[in-house]
This record gives sequence, C-alpha cells and structure tokens, in this order.
Amino acid sequence: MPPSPEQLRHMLRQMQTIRRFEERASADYHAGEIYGVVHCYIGEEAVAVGVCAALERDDQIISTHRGHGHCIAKGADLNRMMAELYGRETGYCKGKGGSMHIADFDIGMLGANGIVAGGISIVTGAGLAAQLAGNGRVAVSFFGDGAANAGPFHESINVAAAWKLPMLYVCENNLYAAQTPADGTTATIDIAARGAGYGIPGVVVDGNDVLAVHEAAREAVARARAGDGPTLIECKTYRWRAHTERPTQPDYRPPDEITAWKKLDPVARLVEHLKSHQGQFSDDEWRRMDQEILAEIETSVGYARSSPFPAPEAALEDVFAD
Ligand SMILES: Cc1ncc(C[n+]2csc(CCOP(=O)(O)OP(=O)(O)O)c2C)c(N)n1
Ligand SMILES: [Mg+2]
Repeated sequence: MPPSPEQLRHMLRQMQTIRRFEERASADYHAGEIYGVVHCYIGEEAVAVGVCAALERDDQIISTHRGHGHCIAKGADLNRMMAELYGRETGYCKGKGGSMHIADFDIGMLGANGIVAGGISIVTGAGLAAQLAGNGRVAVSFFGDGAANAGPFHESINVAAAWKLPMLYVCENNLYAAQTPADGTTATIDIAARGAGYGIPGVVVDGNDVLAVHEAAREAVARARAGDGPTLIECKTYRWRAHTERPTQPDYRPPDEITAWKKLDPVARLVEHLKSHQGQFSDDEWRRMDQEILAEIETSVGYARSSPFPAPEAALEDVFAD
C-alpha cells in the first residue's frame, strides 16, 4: 500500500532529522567537539527513509561508513547517537566507536561499518539466519557505488540469489567513491544491470524521490517475504557535502554539478508533494516540525555534553583482543 498522509509526514520528519542532525554534527566537528571522522549523508536522505519505511522493526539492516541516515531511519535514539559522536560513555558504543560504529540490535540496526563493502556479507548472513529460522524477517544491505566494485558485493549477491535469501541490496549510487568518479572505475552506467548476471531483478530508482524509493522497496520486501529471493535496487543520488568533514580532504567535484543536484533536494520535493497532494500541509506546519526537530537535536547535544568520557581503565573492555 502506498504511504498514508501520516506516514508521509513521518518520513519527512525523519529526512529532516537526518539533515539537521548532520548539520549539527558537522558544525560541532569543525568546532573541535567531535572526534574521529564524520561522513555526511545530507542529500541522500530519501534512500534510507524510503527503504526503512517499507520495513518492520525486527527486519534488519546494515549500513556503511556514511551511517547516520540509516540509523535515524531505522529508529535509533538521537541522544545515544550524538553521545557516541562526542565520544561519551552514554553513546551507543560507550563512546569508543564514533560515527562509523553505531549499532542498535534492538531496532534491527546491525551497524555502520568503516570497511567499504564489509557490511554486505555480514547482512547476507542475517538474511540466511532469517531464512533458517523461518521468522519472516527481511535483511537489507545499504552500500555505495564504490562498494559495488568490491568482492563482497558479488559473492554475497551470488549466494543470496542461489539460495533465495530474503534480502534487499540497496546501492546508493552518488557517482563517487571518495574522490573517484564512478565513470572512471565502472564501465556500466547502471549498477542495477548487474542483477541480471545473478538472476535477480535489478531496479534503477530516482534516489532523491522518497516515494519512488519506497515503492521499489515495498515491492522488493514483498518478494523477499514471499520466498522469491533478493532484489538489487540502485538509487541514483548525490551527497551534498565533501566525502568526509576532514578539512584535509577537499571536495574536487565540479561546483556546477553540486548546484544541479541541490535543485533535486529530496526534502524539498517531499514538502512540495505534501503541500500539493495533501492540502492540509502548510508552511506553518513545516516550520513547526522543523523547530521540533531542532529542539530534539539541541537536547541530544546537551545530553552528549553533559555525559562523561569513558574512564581510561575501560579502554580494554568490550574489545575482542587484549
Ligand atoms: C576496504 C576499504 N577500502 C578503502 C577504504 C577507504 N574508503 C572509505 S570510503 C571510500 C569510498 C566509498 O565509496 P562508496 O562505496 O561509493 O560510498 P560513498 O562514500 O560514496 O557513500 C573508500 C575508498 C575503506 N574504508 N575500506
Ligand atoms: Mg559513492
């Protein structure tokens, strides 16, 4: 079923939460309050939200190094996320993981992952576990266009197709792997075309149109739950910010290209859709929603700042080697 007006508002709220969360994370990173590396998802919000809106709470997803959007779309707690970025004990990984290591198994978020393509095989294991348990769960792998050229993509999709695992493989094709344009490393324009090589459907979607993403995800979820196997969904999208927030990694992309993609703003498009198709949504309501989101982000920053750093003695706790 297409999303109800209520669901559409919820999707808009989540997309704007991702954007505001990252605007704040970026500002606080540049102010020296957040450590490590931060990769922003701004511009790609429709992918995480459109897909996760088609899932149930106990369906499982795995993310990438650019993971805040997937966490928020799956329902992660903003306070614990921000505390993790701030390196505090109350964070998802007790402040020892940072932006690229946020996981919340209670909501089916199996984790961000700093290893490009590393998550694809892990979550394929989750799909196999769901099939063996017969619990009806679906597993979703989010990954980039760069990751689609790495071994785990091919090995995982091959086995998932052969065993008809209940999987969605969602490629976020933002045209670049770090500074490298996709057309310099990939001979085909559409990653989705590779689905044919594994005998599964490959679908290209406008990744800046949350309704289109959601529709493709719904169909793929239905197929997976029916025992018909995985679907490869390629979402054409674009990140607005540089690969990371590190000042030492400048953005080499053409300014005209960035400007052109910003005109396809996925958040603005959903706002316009709500205003024109769901007459009740007004500028006032949108402003109010945004103010509420900003207040939640402020609360999460307050939570993070007032939380302690992990004790030095805890450095070797929760690690797998000593
Ligand atoms: C195995 C591995 N190789 C290289 C890197 C360095 N690296 C981090 S992000 C990235 C590019 C990933 O591109 P893509 O999969 O398209 O994701 P995007 O950053 O565009 O979202 C690279 C090469 C890494 N983290 N892991
Ligand atoms: Mg990419």
